[in-house]
Amino acid sequence: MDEMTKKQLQATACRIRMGVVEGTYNAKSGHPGGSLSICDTLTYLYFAKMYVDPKNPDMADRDRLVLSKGHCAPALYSTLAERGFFPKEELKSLRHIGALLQGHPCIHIPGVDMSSGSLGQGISAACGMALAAKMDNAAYKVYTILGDGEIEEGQVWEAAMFAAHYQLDSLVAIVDNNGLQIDGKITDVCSPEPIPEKFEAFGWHVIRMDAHDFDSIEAAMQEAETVVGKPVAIIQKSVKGKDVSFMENQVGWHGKAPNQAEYEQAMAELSAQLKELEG
Ligand SMILES: Cc1ncc(C[n+]2csc(CCOP(=O)(O)OP(=O)(O)O)c2C)c(N)n1
Repeated sequence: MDEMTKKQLQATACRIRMGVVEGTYNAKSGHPGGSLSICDTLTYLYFAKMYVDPKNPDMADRDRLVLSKGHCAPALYSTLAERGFFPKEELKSLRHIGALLQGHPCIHIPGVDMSSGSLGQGISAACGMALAAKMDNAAYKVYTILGDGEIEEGQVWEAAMFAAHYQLDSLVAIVDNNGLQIDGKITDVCSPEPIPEKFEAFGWHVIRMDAHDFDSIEAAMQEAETVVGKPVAIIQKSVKGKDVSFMENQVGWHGKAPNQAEYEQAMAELSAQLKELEG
């Protein structure tokens, strides 16, 4: 990837992170940690990969994305707003009664392809979409993003078995391997390791990716395109709370909103990063 494109993507990801902080601060609740770990991946998908049209969010041949770890809705909403599906102003009323953007993704929101939030269910819905693509001989891809804590859910492995059985090669499941879940390290709570080997054993094509390096993201997404006859699992190594210094790798920031001082510090850090990228 050329340096200019990379800088543009980095700047976009930074703006999306600012939207995550803005949304959770104004909501006084929500999940900043796991949202911040997927911003680069969402940036690449929505700005460099997926075939979508903000003016026609329901077009039949669009690529789909199901945020299976639905609690990270602030990242998806911020990405969709940045991409033009709805005004950025909406982020400020995240989780407010009657507002467009509720705490977990809802299919009525422009650009959201599936409601989610009950962990384990999103990947199953994505399997259904990928099966439909196969039956219709349609060319669209179905991306789904799972948490590494989420894959402790049994339903994920039923879906994994199903996807391999039906050779759902339009399905790309991205596992956000930030190492933490709601109240501790995944390896302490109920270890799903070794994650790549488990997907391989279920018959998937497995790719490893650095979630914060756009060259690595591009290489992984390009490899995913070449796979025939198997679903693809991308295991992305990521940092929970990425790019907000006091949130990085801190389990306490799984489901907590920043207070005003924390909001100001987070925004100052991200603004400084953006200025450098745009300078
Ligand atoms: C079926 C179900 N059980 C429990 C929860 C509550 N919950 C929300 S987030 C979470 C932890 C998820 O951890 P992980 O998938 O690693 O998310 P990340 O660290 O990426 O935010 C839990 C248990 C839920 N949303 N759904």
